[in-house]
Amino acid sequence: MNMAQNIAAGLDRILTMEVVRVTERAAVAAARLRGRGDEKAADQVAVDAMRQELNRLAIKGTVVIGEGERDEAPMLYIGEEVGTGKGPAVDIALDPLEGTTICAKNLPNALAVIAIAEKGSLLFAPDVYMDKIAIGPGYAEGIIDIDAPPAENIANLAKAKGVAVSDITACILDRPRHAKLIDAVRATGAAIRLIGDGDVAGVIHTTDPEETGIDIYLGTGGAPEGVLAAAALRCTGGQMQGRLILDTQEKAARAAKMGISDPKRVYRAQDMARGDVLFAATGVTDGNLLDGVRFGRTFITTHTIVLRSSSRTVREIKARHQDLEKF
Ligand code: VTB
Repeated sequence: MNMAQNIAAGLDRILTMEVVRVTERAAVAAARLRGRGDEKAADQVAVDAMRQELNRLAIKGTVVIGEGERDEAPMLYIGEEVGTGKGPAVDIALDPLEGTTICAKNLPNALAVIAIAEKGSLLFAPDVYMDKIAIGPGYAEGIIDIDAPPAENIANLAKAKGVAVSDITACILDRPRHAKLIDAVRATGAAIRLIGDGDVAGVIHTTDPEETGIDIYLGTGGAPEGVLAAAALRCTGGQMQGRLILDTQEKAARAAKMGISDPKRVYRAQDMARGDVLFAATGVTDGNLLDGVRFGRTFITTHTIVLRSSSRTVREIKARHQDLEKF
């Protein structure tokens, strides 16, 4: 591919810069409500802010992963059309505040997150649980397998990394449903970072173990969060597998309605987010990869990563917002 073709391929490059404002704005709004114990309020202001900024983007966007079904979410619901309408047709997965509880408690790793992909290339995931496993880039395809016991995955990863199993750290959501998984991982001698919420960040953290201390993500979390994490991994490299947990007829029917014909299918990152994908996340609270929003006397600072799959560029944007009126 020559340079001209490369530039023409996929999503408009300008979007990579434009999208930053969307997560920045949501993050600033949510950050004002950090540590107030009010999850709903923090989420609401983030949703409002993200929608407002999203509607200024020159895209013909459709929300495919959003705040919920149309009847339960007044804004950024699945199927909502966003953007100016003048621009490329794209699908959008978003979470204006990933980790509402984290934000309400002012704990690490709350994010404002968005992924934008070419029309038709994101998995329409119902709001059910997804079993997930993820590791960062630089490993041979297939060294992890969602159906293998945790001990096997961890041993394979340690071998490939050239370290002892005891040098591996797994990230797992701290939930009673993970008791067996936690026991199985601890039995290997590996360490676990238990997180209260925020598995989008948990998966992304596997992509930079030197910085985050996390080598592998394991366990079940939200399926929409799975698609967002997959979009990020498509850009950074790394491997992820996910399987929807459709353990009731109602969930299976909901998934079928969204076009999922094989309820047992294992989705890799590239199955959940295909084609050219942009991903942006701004820190709301301080985290392992991103700083949270800082409110200074005369300016506000934000820290964002913006990723693009076709170029695999990882940009970090630290912004100093001096026009405080705009928020
Ligand atoms: C995770 C986590 C989210 O939901 O996906 C989790 O990343 C899964 O649901 O931040 P449970 O809380 O029921 O375990 C969140 O905690 C909230 O969306």
